[in-house]
Amino acid sequence: MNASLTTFEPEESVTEISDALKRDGGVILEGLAPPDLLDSVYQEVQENVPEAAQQSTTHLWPEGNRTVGALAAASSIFAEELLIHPKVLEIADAILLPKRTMASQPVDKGSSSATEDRATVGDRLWAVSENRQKSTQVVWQVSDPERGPNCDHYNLGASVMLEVREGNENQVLHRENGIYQPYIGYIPKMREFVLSVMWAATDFTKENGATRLVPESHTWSEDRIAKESEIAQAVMPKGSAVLWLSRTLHGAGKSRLAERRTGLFHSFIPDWLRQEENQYLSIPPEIAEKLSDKAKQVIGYSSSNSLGWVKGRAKENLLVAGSGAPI
Ligand SMILES: O=C(O)CCC(=O)C(=O)O
Ligand SMILES: [Fe+2]
Repeated sequence: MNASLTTFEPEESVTEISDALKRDGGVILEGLAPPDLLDSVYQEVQENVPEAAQQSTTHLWPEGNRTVGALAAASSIFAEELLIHPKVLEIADAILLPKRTMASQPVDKGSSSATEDRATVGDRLWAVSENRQKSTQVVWQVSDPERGPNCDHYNLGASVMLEVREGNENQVLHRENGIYQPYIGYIPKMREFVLSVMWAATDFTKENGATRLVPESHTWSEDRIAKESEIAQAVMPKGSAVLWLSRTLHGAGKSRLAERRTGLFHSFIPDWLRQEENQYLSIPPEIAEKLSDKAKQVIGYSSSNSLGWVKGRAKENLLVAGSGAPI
């Protein structure tokens, strides 16, 4: 029998879902958004992105398929309803363990005073030590990887429409950590640093190229090759989402059908990691300023005390003036 992933109702508790995600490396959330919302996003993308710009000729997405990047610029409905979907943010909070949780916390507009913008010495991560000669030095303290914080906040890594068309072959199985890990190497008890989300903008079926994922492969050694029987497929109706971890083997499926399989992909990464897709060029300020504060924050228009700040800008919303001057 082929492997399978656990499918949850959206009402299921975040603890149950995130525990399964950590255990299996992937989960399906069935019917997380209304199917017609997905149609509206697709329509917006089609209206805003010329067909020629949707063509793809890359190794992972060969000719015939379609890809569109910068989804939050191509569709404001995507940015407001899917990218910052409260349930997805709650799960991302549980997996990426930010200091500032993103799901519950409203974007804080009140933290733009000069003192608040300065890194707070003495919080859980930094302390000032003094020697006998009264020399002082900042010393960092490692946080607990299981409990965090593992980042200040998290951001969008990339947002892409991934459309399988007739003739697509099984995409090579890969891990999303591959763009970072070769430069880091393996660290025991490494903290999770990429959470991927794929929204089904059409039904995902075995025949039309539903994402293939290998349960538990996030615990495997790098060189173990998955057998066919170990591969599950994210079969799910339009409006569902499949989530997976940075070390979970996965790839788009093959299709011999004339119908399209449209997925809307986005990833979340800690604020201390370079975003895969350059969000400041993909979703420039003139587009971002029309979005909600939460969407702006996730896209990257906010900073922590130490990373991403711009002098004279409010760190919670870098598009407005403030007194942000951490240094
Ligand atoms: O489209 C899919 O089902 C997965 C695509 C994917 O993993 C990728 O392009 O990196
Ligand atoms: Fe991938």
